[in-house]
Amino acid sequence: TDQRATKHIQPAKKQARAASSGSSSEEENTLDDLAPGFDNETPECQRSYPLDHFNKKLVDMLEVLEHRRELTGDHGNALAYRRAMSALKAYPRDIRSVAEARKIKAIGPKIAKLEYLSTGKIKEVESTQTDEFTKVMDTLTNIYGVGPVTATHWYKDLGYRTLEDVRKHEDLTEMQQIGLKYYDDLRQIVAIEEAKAVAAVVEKEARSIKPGALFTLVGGFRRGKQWGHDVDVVLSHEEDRDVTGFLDQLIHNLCEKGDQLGKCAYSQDSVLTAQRTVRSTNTPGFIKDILVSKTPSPDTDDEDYKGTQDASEVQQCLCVVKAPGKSTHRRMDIIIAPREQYATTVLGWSGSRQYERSLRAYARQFCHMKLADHGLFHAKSRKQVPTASEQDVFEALGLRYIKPELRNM
Ligand code: DCT
Ligand code: MG
Repeated sequence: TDQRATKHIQPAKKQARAASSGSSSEEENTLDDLAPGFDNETPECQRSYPLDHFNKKLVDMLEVLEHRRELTGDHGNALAYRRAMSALKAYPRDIRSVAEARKIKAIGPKIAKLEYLSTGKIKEVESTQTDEFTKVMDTLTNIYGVGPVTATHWYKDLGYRTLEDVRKHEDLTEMQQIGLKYYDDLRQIVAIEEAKAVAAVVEKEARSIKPGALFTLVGGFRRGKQWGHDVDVVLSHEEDRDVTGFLDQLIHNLCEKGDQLGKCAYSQDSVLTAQRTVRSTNTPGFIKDILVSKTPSPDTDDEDYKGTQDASEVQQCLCVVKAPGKSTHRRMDIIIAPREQYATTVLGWSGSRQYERSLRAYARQFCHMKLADHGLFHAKSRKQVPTASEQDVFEALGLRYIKPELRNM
């Protein structure tokens, strides 16, 4: 049973009132009566988003619609759905009527009027799930390195429908080629136990290079998810600001070491010195393939800061690995940051994506600050606010700390 449910239970009187008067109670009652503690004016990034919430079925359906709007390029409506889903994830009880839904600011009239609240279903969701375009787009965007834009072009202009069509495509990027090579494996979800085993290999290797290395398993697993699509880890150490040497060494070692020990099949030069390139290496070690050998973290690759001393030093390596004793290939993102950029990098890679957006938007709009993976800055002066921990970041923004388990927005 959902333990949280008991925490948010309404005072007995109010509950009795709600039950006895049926749906009209949602009409008569204020939001505070219905959902004590839920305030429309609370900034999105100050709400709690536990993994288990009260409106899962509805949120799952809205997610289908949101995804569909993104695929068809209807970004405005996609955003409206995301806003509504965020509010629903934080809402402390299940929504029971259109009247109740309308009291929530983030839920517009169109969404509130969806037939779900009377029938428990949404017709468009059902038709979308069997729709050819959606199915093909899912197949195509499941290839690592293929986003909605490429997939739409392939579908509409080139008429691609299957993976076989894609395999014949002449200009596949190296990333897409690796995506195809491991297609079946990379679609399979990763259990937290395996993610931890994968992370442990990297942590151990990192500590053998830099004994004081800092290490955090980030992404969904840090938010308490038991399953994920990849393994994301962030590393740091106290010594140099330039972390590329550490990353080079780490990648090199991980390409060589694994459960099938053998000679390293790649030339160190080609993999490690090339910036922003994708290389397929087929190494015998723990890392099987490298998608991106070494590149600035995309989110921090910010024009505003290029060439300044506040530029991002965060580097990432995207690779395909195999956990010790396992047969399925997994995607792993190894992110490495200098110590003074570590807290914001951990925060930025802990997600959820939507939570990160809300935090960054808050910093921009209400604090005139810029929050990026590589640090928190005053927007005008670009002066960096020192942050040694995630708590420091929230504090500098004047916010209540939200722990990772409550960032499942
Ligand atoms: N992230 C980001 N910007 C990027 C890449 C990642 O803000 N360009 C953040 C958001 C979540 C986190 O890093 C990890 O990314 P994912 O692995 O895609 O998300 P996840 O929450 O770990 O989801 P999953 O469980 O599917 O791996
Ligand atoms: Mg992840």
